[in-house]
Amino acid sequence: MEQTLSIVKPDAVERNLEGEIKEIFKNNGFQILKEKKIQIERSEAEKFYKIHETKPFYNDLCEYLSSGPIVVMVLEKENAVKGNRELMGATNPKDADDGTIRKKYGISIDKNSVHGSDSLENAKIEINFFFKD
Ligand code: IDP
Ligand code: MG
Repeated sequence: MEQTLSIVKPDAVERNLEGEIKEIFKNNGFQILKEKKIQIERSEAEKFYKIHETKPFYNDLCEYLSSGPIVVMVLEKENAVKGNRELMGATNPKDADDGTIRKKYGISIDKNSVHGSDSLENAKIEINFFFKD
């Protein structure tokens, strides 16, 4: 069993899509082991997205993730990291396949409704970031 971090981003929480998105995860065999609704500080968003520090969209991205409530979840399933990435769809909702969360709910490349860890190594780091036990 593998674990990955999922975030329902501010655009989706704002549209009350949290419940629907959680249902999609459950219907696709994911167990939600932990979850919490929080709003993070700009400085925490900067730490979380540090990997993108040099990108031109870094400032907007950090501003956005800290702009409103988010739901962070630990998802568990076999091959959870890859499975979640597939279920989320491409970063730009315009390029996302039918049936994916971003295709269904994403508004734009920045307001793309969900985050998912991109590797097992990053999943561990990201889970620890939000759920230090
Ligand atoms: P991912 O979320 O699919 O893993 P990343 O490349 O890790 O995509 O980028 C992190 C987040 O940064 C994306 O989900 C998206 O919200 C935002 N982002 C990525 N590329 C762009 C861009 O070209 N313009 C604006 N925002 C972007
Ligand atoms: Mg990423």
